[in-house]
Amino acid sequence: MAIKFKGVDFIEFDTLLTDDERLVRDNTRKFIEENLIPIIELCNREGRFPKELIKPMGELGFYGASLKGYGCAGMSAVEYGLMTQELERGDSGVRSFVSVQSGLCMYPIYAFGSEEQKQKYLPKKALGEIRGCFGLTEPDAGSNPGAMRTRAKKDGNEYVLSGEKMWITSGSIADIAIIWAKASDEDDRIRGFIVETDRPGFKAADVHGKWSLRASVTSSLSLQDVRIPATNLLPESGGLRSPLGCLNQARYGIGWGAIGAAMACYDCALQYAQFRKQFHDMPIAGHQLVQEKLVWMISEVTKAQLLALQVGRLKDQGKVKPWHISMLKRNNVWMALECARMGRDILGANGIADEYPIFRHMANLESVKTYEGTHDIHTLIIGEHITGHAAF
Ligand code: TGC
Ligand code: FAD
Repeated sequence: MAIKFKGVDFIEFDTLLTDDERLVRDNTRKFIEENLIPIIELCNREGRFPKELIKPMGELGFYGASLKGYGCAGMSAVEYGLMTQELERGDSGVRSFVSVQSGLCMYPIYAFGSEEQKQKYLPKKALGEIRGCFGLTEPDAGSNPGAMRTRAKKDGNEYVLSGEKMWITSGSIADIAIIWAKASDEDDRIRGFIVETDRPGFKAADVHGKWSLRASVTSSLSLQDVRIPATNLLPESGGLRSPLGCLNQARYGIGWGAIGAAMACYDCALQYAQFRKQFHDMPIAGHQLVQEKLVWMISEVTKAQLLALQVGRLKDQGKVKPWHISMLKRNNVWMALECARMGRDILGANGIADEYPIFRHMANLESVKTYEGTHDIHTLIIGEHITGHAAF
């Protein structure tokens, strides 16, 4: 099957990429065109995550793609970003699944785990044979995760975990959960734990009635005196900086992913405007106000590509800082949401129908704007860096 989508490239952005980077992007694009685009609208309508893609995505090396060894693909940061861009052109929910499996479940094991934990989990997670989730947010601790109440009590060779986690992507389909909890025996220092989800006392319940990320599983987790071996502690984790370090990985992927969603909306709106005729038997693309919207969209997509590429190059050079990633996530998700809103407007009444992908992307992006640090929290992270004043 020929790839239908040709990308959005106004200023020869492709010439800034290596052959390997273009190859990763094009292979991911082909997979999404062939396997996700044909089913996504129905999945979204039914509120179903396409589980049938979990294994094929593992075989293609999408999970933990930027990690080295342990069966992972060892991609560069830019390659990884281009992959998430293409995933999210399909759907933010599928990109979410990959982000969580990779940046929020494999990465903490890779960065803070023992060698035994890495050997046990990473190769199977890379193949999608073991699925994971990341439990940081709680009902009363969202933007301020330091206020978490989940506790881990040491009891001989075990830890006993109790608490509630909320809004957890892939919660009820995960085999293991990375749970962040305050360790009672360490003066409430935050530590990370690997919790097998079939342990007694662990329950996951799905959130229903979502208008956004309908093709993604979102759950609450309840831990009531869940006993795990002490060896399930991630030994190198310690303090809020550990989960925040994982978020750097996932926020980076979102910064690129949002470009994919914006490209899908721009492409759809441009095509629609060329054939939809109103007044003087003329395509609406010939009206100045419609052109203004399309020009805004392609300009912002182009600027977002350059921002993502530079942050990716810094990441590959080991020079990236959290506030660079905050600017990437904040700007590109905002840009994508505005593109989706403008695209929806260009389609008129058709913009609200799921025959077209725009409304789905728009609804998804409302969640993307909130999770992994809200737009405003990223404003404050950048604000603190440039002024020296924390305004949280
Ligand atoms: P603060 O005192 O600023 O920092 C505590 C410690 O952490 C260090 N730190 C970082 N380390 C690594 N990476 C970062 N990005 C870091 N940011 C801060 C910091 O240096 C400090 O270290 P130390 O050694 O001195 O203790 O912490 P704070 O309590 O004031 O909070 C700061 C704030 C508000 C920025 C932070 O809490 C925050 O980012 N809040 C947003 C919460 C969030 O993003 N939650 C996401 C949950 S996961 C999710 O949404 C998954 S969606 C997945 C999907 O479906 O794709
Ligand atoms: P709140 O923190 O209550 O914020 C509400 C509003 O107040 C926001 O506009 C915020 O910007 C603003 N606000 C808060 N504090 C300040 C301040 N100091 N100054 C100015 N404004 C402020 N979490 C996980 O741990 N794992 C997951 O897998 C996960 N997946 C998710 C999937 C979905 C679909 C969604 C929607 C969320 C997910 N989350 C997950 C949770 C997500 O990270 C939180 O929703 C997010 O961090 C915001 O927390 P909150 O919803 O409690 O909002």
